[in-house]
Amino acid sequence: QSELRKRLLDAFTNSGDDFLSGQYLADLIGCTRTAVWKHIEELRKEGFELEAVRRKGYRIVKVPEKITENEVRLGLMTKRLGQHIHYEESVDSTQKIALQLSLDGAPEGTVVIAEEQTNGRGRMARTWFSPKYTGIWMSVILRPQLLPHKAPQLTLVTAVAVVQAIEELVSIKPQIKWPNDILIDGKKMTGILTELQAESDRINSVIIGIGINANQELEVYPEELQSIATSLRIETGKTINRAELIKLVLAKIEHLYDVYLQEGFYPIKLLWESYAVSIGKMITARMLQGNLYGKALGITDDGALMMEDELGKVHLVYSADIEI
Ligand code: BT5
Repeated sequence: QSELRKRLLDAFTNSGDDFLSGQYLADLIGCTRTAVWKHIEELRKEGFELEAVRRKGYRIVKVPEKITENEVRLGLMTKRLGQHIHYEESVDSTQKIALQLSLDGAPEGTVVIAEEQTNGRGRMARTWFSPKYTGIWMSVILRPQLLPHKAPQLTLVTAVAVVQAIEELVSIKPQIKWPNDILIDGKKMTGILTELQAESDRINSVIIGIGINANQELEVYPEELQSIATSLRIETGKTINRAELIKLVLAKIEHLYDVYLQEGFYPIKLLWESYAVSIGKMITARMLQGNLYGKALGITDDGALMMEDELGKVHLVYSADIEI
């Protein structure tokens, strides 16, 4: 599949501004014209703009914008985060690459960015849909001197940072759904995955995976995601400069991470609660042990979700999926 796509792109590269007919392309890559048309549609989903003219064929008028390392470096306002960037065109998961780098001793702040993930991961072995050239799929290696049980707080630090970056870039105010979803109008725009390498009393590294739907159109999502997912482009009607957003996110994470290391979780908790969607609402927490229905009261100083059940008993939730 990708081999055919490559040959198709090579043909367009060589033809410059000239049109290539469907039949020519079909002969070239050895498939039917319908198959060519399907490949062209796939290219469009990846952000290529193709002009199609009857009797002439196709030509590429605009190629998708790629994130380049230099673009991210230029104007980067951080001291540690993003000082080392591993840029990849296609990976199975940036988390996996970051884990290997961290085991090899990569310094704190090392970032892995990919244009596409073929096996992007969510929590609990779920998958994260990560199509090419349109999203921000990145993992950040942190090495905080903290006790391992504090690591989940970094998910909340990151969520606040991403919300602030988006607010600043596109002037919309996303909301956070505990613990790791960032929503716009109830639809998921960003997911965060925090993975920990630790010994019993010290953290070796925390790998924070961030997936931001930036420039996807609704049609590219698989059907099961179309009603629950959204992107910044869908919400704002504008194409997002992904390199700019990456820089802003890294700057916000670095700032809040420093606040967190110096002052503890409390200032983060206040910010987090100001963006939270569920506080004060009746929610269902789906957990391995079963479901809990109750009112979301807020989060504890540890970052756990406090819920009051119908009998007035308060429960602390450390790991769950929330339905509002
Ligand atoms: C998450 O998991 O939300 C964490 C996602 C983290 C993704 C980043 S991308 C960079 C790094 N490398 C990785 O491999 N992962 C991280 P969870 O809360 O389990 O949500 C997963 C669920 O979200 C799926 O089961 C789908 O229902 C939904 N989903 C999948 N892809 C989506 C997308 N692109 N946009 C919105 N929702 C999506």
